[in-house]
Formats: sequence, structure tokens, C-alpha cells
Amino acid sequence: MIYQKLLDFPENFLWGASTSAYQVEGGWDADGKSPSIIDMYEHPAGYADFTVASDHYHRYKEDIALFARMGLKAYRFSIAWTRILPRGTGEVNQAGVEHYRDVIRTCKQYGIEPVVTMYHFDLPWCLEQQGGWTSRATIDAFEAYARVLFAEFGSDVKYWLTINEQNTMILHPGAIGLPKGGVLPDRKTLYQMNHHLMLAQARVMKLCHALCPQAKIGPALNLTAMYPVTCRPEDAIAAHNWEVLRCWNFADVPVFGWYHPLAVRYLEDRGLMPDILPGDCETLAGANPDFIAMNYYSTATIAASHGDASDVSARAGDQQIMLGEQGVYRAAENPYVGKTKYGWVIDPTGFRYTLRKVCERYHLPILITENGIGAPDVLEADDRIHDDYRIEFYKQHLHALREAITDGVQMLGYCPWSALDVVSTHQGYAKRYGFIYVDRGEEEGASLRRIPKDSFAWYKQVIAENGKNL
Ligand code: BGP
Repeated sequence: MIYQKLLDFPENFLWGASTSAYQVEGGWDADGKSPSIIDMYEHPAGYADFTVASDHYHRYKEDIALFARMGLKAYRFSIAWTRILPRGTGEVNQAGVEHYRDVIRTCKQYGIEPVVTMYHFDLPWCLEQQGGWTSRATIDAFEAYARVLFAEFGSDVKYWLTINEQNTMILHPGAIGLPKGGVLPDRKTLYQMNHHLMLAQARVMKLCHALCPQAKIGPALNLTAMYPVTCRPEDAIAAHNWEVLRCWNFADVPVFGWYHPLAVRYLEDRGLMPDILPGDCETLAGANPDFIAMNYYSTATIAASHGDASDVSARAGDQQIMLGEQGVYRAAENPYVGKTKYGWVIDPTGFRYTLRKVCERYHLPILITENGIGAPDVLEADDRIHDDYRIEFYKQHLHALREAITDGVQMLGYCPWSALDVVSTHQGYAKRYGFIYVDRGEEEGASLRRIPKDSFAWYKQVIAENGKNL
């Protein structure tokens, strides 16, 4: 649709930016925090680990002051479960509670809306040792953790995100790190874990509505529209297969209370269907998220499966993400999109297309909780970082977002990844996303000084003008 006039961004649009606890905080064992699975995983050699990261745990006041200078209206961050409940459940660590209370208070002093992720990949290690998400006890533990969060912060936090990228955790478990020894759960186990995560999420959404009726809560998923590589009907079916299995199956459960019918048939046919106990259907039903939180980086282009092992290939530049599945889909190239230095597809129009699909499917407002470009930013001699590629990326994506708003998509806000540089999942500080540079490399010992990049000034202007002059 080409419009005569694009609609403006809404007046109270949440212009924000994001981080996650384990990638930004450091202080990995400070003030009573216990290790999470991330702390205990194998770490790629030669890259920064998560022990100090960007030291946000100790520098959050300085960082939030910088966010305020940039004009942010929202800050999306995650709470480390291991700071609040070092044993996973049971006794509350007051130091952890006080830390996040002050993070939230500091945000509010600057008029920044805290958007809080309850769980961003960092399950307490002690729970993992007792079976982690394969155990139903972890569902109870997550609910108990959520109860503490709602009791302590419920009156100050309006926007809650349950679980970050459940679909990445289940479909690409190696992407968040490899357990020591490198053995990942098999697929049947992963779908059982997925079911338990779904139950935990549904219980927590209901709890939120009961305890904090003024708050809003939603799942945070990595959503991506798929293109068939040609107009061959088999390619279209394959693209739909993967769109359902990768995206809609994960969002349908919280919204509609049950799995997507195609996914059910796939799971049954492949012997991957989880054990569903009496009462589970009731638990999943009626969780009623208030919005969908969406992480968007790329689209994918899909061809029909050849039906053999050649369907599976590593995503460009990323050995941890395997794409393609025998009898389901295979990954194809798209000549009409760009790519980052790390091989991730750049597709602003695909952003608009994905937003339209999410809107059409769920009829819920959407909050963008991640979007961004990873790049090897360089600190120049003049103490500046000229990240014009990032500005260009955001310009195009915000234009597409404005087109989506004009298409009728209801948007709550835009919190790109990331507010400041954080440890990238696999490439340490070699790959950066922030508006604010953090002076450190892969080794510890650098100054950790904060330096606004060129994109900082650009985003500040965009926010000040409410996106009118992109
Ligand atoms: C998302 C995660 C984030 C972040 C981002 C960038 O999937 O939710 O935590 O890591 O991807 O990924 P990477 O650091 O691998 O480039």
C-alpha cells in the first residue's frame, strides 16, 4: 500500500532501548547472586565472558542518566532471577531486591518507563541441576519468583515481559550457550521443556492480572515473516511450515491457549509431542496477554525441502544456528535484502510485513523489544564512534514501522537492541549494538568509559521530534 500521507507515531509512544541482565550487568556473584546457567556454560575462547560485562550492575545510575540525556521514554531490562532468589525459590535476597528497586526508581526519576523482562535465558543453575525446564518443579519456582517480583515492584512497573525468545531457546538451544561437554537436550526433551515454559508463562500472566490489575504483561518472542523463494506452491507451503513452527506456534499458546494445529500434527507425526497432564489445558487457557513483545532482526527466505539431510545448513556466519529440516523446509537466499557483516539479513520492509502478520493474527498491540544491527564499531582518535550504518538501519526500520502504523498496526513502542554495548552472545565486544560505546575489549581491565556514538545524537533527535522527520 502506498499512502498519500503516513500517520504520525502516537503521542505517548514508548521510545526506548533494551538490555538483558547477563549481557550488561557483570557483578556475576555480587551481593548474594548465585550462578545462572549462562555463568556455568562453556564460553567461546577469545571472547569476553559475562563476569564483568559492561558493569551496569555498578554503573546503572550513570547509564540511566545517559539514557535520559538521549531522551529515552522507556528502558527495557531484565531482572536476574539469581539475584532475587539465589536458591531458585525460597528465601529472598534483599540486596537483589534493593538493587532493582533502585534501578526502577532511577528510571522513574527521569520519567523513563521501566519495561521488565522476568526471564532472559538465565535460569538459576541450582534449578538446572534439579532438571531445569524438564521438571515441573521449575514451573512452581517461576511462579514463586514472579510472585516476589509483583509484590516488590508491582506498583512501579507497568510493562512486564514473561520470557525472552522462548522460540530461540527451544529451536536453537545452542544459540544461548553450550552446556559443559557441549551436549544439548534432544528435540523431544526440548518440546517438553517448551510445554513447561508455556505453563509457567500462563500461570504468571494470570498471577499478574490478579495481583497487579493496572499492569500489562506479554510474551517476548523473536518473530520473523517468511518468504517463499519462488511462487512454486511447494515453496509457499515450506515457508508456511517454518513460519508456523518458528513463530506462530509460540505466540498462539499464550494468546489462544493452545498449540497451532499444524504444529500439533507435526509434533505427533515426529514423535515430539510433549506429555500433557490433566489440568494443563485449563492452565494454558485464558492467560490473555495484554500485548505482544516482538524482537525483530531479519526475515528468512524458504524453499521446499529436498527431503534429505542436505536441507540442514548453518546460518551464514553463525555455527550455533542450524536452519532447515528434512521434510519441512530449507533455507534459501534472498537477492532483494541486505546483510550485516555477520550475515544477518537486513529487511526493513520485512519488518512492516511481520508487524502486519502479528497484528492480523493476534489483534493485540505490539511493543518492539529488540531490533538492531551488530557491527564492529570503532572508537576513532577524536573519541567518536561514527556508526552511520546503524543510523541508516534505524532510519529504514523506523520508516517501515511508521508505514505499519499507517497500515493499522497498533504500536506501543520501540525498544531497539541495545541501549549501550553489551556482550554479544557469541562475539563478545567484537560485535556491538549500543547507542553508547563501552570502552572495553575481550580482556578485562579497560576503562569501561561510556562514550555516546553518533547514533545516540541521531536517536535523541528522532525522539525529540516523535519520529516526524526520519
Ligand atoms: C536476541 C537476544 C539478545 C541479543 C540479540 C543479539 O536473540 O534476545 O539477548 O543477544 O539476539 O544477538 P547476538 O548477541 O548473538 O548478536
